[in-house]
Amino acid sequence: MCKKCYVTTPIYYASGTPQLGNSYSTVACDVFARFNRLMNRDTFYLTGMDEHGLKIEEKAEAAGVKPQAYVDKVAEEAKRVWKDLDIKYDHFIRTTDEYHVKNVQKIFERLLKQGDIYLGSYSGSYCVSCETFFTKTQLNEDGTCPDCGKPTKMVSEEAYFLKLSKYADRLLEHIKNHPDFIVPETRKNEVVSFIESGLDDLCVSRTSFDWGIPVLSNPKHVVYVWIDALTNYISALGYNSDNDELFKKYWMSGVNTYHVIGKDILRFHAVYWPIMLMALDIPLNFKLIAHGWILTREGKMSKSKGNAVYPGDLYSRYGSDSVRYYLTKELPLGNDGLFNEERFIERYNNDLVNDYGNLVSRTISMVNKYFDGIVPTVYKTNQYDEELETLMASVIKNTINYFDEFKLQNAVIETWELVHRANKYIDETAPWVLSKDENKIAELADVMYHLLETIRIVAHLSSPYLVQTSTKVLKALNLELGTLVDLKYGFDYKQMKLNNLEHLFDRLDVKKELAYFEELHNSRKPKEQVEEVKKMNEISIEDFAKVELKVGVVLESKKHENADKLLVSKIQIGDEVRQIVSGIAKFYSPEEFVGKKVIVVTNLKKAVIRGVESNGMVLCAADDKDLEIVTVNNAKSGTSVR
Ligand code: ME8
Repeated sequence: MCKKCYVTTPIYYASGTPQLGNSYSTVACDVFARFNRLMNRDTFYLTGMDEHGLKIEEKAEAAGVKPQAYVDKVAEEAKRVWKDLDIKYDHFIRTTDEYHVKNVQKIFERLLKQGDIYLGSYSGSYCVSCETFFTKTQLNEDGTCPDCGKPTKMVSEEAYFLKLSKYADRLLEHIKNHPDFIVPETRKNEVVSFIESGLDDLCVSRTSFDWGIPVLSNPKHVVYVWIDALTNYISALGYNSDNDELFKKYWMSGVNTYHVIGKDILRFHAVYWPIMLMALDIPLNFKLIAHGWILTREGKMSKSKGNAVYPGDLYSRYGSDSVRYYLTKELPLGNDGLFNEERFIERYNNDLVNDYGNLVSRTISMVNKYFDGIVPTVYKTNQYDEELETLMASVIKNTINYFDEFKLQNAVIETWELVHRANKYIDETAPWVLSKDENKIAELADVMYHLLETIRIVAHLSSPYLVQTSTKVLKALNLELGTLVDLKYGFDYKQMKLNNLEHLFDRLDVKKELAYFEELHNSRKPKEQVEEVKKMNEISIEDFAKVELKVGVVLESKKHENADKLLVSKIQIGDEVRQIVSGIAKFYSPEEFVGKKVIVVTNLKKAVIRGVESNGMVLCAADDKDLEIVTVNNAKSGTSVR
């Protein structure tokens, strides 16, 4: 196993606040990245946001904001959710980041130059929701999208294509020679049969909307959103930039690279991405891990069904570890899992409160009670020790192996074997009986030591998902999180004193919690869409304070020479005279505009509008049909507007 590790999660599609379902990949990768760090592997965990495409353009329009403003807000929101979920990433890439845009443009030009991309024309069906083109045979019988079932649009336009078939044999060969390239096996088989059924060249540009990365040599085309998005994995490492140290370190030099993805985006990662890399002469140094879906009883979570659950609904009430635990435990590698509220509460009460929380709090309080909180020295054993110690060794080994294979659910189940066994050990050894007999103090000390060792080991093995709980447990043991590499039974506590245990988990009242969820869903059902749009438009008082508004007097105004909707005006703002271009010519003649006392945004970035510099913006009240300049009567030129 190599000492370096590059872990990537699919960059989240910026279509709103992440739901529990699409948080799965990010949480699972974070667990995996934390595990690798604990194995002393130099680990780089990448996450980020996928921000281009028609769907985003349409969402922004519906919210009444520019696409960039829309994705900026979603990025803020997503980062907050990841922070609240204790996601510890090394880099957050956004596909609107300049270095990424440049990289995509350079790659496109290179592939164009070497003939892997060519200009042709596309006519076919496009699913806006999935940002995917489909051939007629791929569509459902009624012409809807085979992936999401929504209606598709007929599109016909000039477009660039990537030659896929040229690389098909090489890709099949790679898959054959690298049995671990795609796991699990069922997904690999799906990919192989998709390639073997023949690859049509892939349409990789669009001209019917603007919100994307323009093709450098032909800017009326924007790059297909998947080509743009997949490239993030190497943009983030500095590929094609002045500093590609990270690329050399985390891609080129014997690294374990893991692209963790949901099964719905397998084809993009298992076919298009490797072909892009082959065309760029970049080695296919990665392993694809395709996980299943978190489903609800009604199928996939969706806002329209009113059954969407957001991570914040859970962590704000039950803490981030509860969500991380649930997600980590829920999905067997490659298969789907379920989310429902009863199951969440049950798991919380059984696994976290009863099994683990009790074990920890009982152990700490017994050491406090029987030994004044001093970790006792062991010089006697009991008949149950050997079994517990053997189990500790095997649980450590197996948990590590499961994590290594990304079998997160198995890792949790394995560690819980030890939790269960230790709870049984308490019943078997009955410390409360031993404590009543002075001759049994040594035996009692031995029992306490074994229990402390168990919780130390469990705290380490579960720390990739129970981040906060492990910190609390280890703090109570007066220890810090160590590596998993040398984790074993037999730690020398040197008779140290334990700390107080911070509160871990509260038992949940099932009825009360179900009522909470019901209220949550009901409150969302009808208003959800409206609320979301409102939320997107919300700004803080600090945001508003950034806008500098001043009174100005229009001194001169004339029509723009090349645009009949625009007036070019000179406006006096205090001591300063500025040139401002305004789209008001349909409503005001230059003569009508001159002399008005208007409100100007004075700290707007300068812009060149149809070849004329504009330094500020005049406020208007406007809808689709009418427009009226906002004016003041008495305030002097240069006065601030607040
Ligand atoms: O696919 N259960 O982004 P995304 C489990 N931007 N996983 C789920 C899920 C569910 N219910 N719903 C979604 C994208 N996912 C692209 C990625 S990468 C170059 C571009 C998973 O926000 C989904 O499979 O739609 C994907 O792995 C991740 O959430 C993000 O999905």
